[in-house]
Amino acid sequence: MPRNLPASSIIQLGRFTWTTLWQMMMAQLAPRSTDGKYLRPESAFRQVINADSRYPAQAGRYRLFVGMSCPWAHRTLLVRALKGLESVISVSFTLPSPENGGWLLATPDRHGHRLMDLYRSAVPNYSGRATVPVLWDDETQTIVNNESAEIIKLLNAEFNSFATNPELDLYPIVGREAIDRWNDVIYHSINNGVYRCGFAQTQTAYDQAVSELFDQLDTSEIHLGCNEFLWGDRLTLADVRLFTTLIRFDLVYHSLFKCSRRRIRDYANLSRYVQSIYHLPGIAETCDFSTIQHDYFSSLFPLNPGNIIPTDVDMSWLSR
Ligand SMILES: N[C@@H](CCC(=O)N[C@@H](CS)C(=O)NCC(=O)O)C(=O)O
Repeated sequence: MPRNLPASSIIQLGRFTWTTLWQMMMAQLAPRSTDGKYLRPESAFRQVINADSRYPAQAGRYRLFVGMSCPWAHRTLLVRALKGLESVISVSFTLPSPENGGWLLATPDRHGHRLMDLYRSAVPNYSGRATVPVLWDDETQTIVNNESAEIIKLLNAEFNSFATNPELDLYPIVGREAIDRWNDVIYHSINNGVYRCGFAQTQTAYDQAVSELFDQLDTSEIHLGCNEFLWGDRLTLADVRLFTTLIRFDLVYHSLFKCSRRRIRDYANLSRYVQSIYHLPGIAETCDFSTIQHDYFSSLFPLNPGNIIPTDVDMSWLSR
């Protein structure tokens, strides 16, 4: 490169090269609509566990593959802990691959060392994304389900004869309509909403996502001013689903995903709500703050190309 190239040309060249590469990498990381909005792919494995299916509930037969930083996988760990299924359903951990952002098995097994190897052992020509959580059947050596919203319903309902808390029903029939309504709005605006902010590829897509996110946080804040949980005074799957995003919010979404208007600790009721769930038995053990921060900042390369991990975020408000 000529030594006397004017600085502005270098900047122009850098900007053009980086933007082109960024768009290519973002297309791989985050499928988008033509107007730059993030589109989350559908989960491919949707089998159920019940007495009439190929997959009856049994102690010691099923395993969850989870990454500790992943909010969708975290849902399954929460329900496993709340129901007392630790000795019934085992857990295998995945770690983000430093090379391509996929997942590696923390303990490589006979299927290989990548999560994709596990998916391909279940379906040899599998070409979708290899996501966590995975509900795996050790007996037939296959994937039962890889959709967290369904796995948590299965864990809530199907393993009661083995659970230490069988009486806890996180999806009671009388509340289903209200719980499903919360699930819909929370999924769109908050759970997936933070990703729609972070993975937006145009200013307009980001502006829309961020305003929907904070509108829904404000609505939830008001609701939680006179309700302990989303559905009155009972903890449900809707709370499980909201909690896993809120607990990551100040740590990563606020800065990395540009969800920067406010933090959860700035909301009186939302922060009280997160605190109270965090202190339920078995929950704090599922929240690994340093792994959450490290994984997000180090594996989403197009969002943090310098690979600098921010200093610890103060989460002491949880113990107030
Ligand atoms: N619909 C899935 C989404 C799971 C998901 O997106 N997991 C992320 C980690 S937070 C993942 O594994 N991503 C890897 C990829 O997309 O290649 C669920 O809720 O279970």
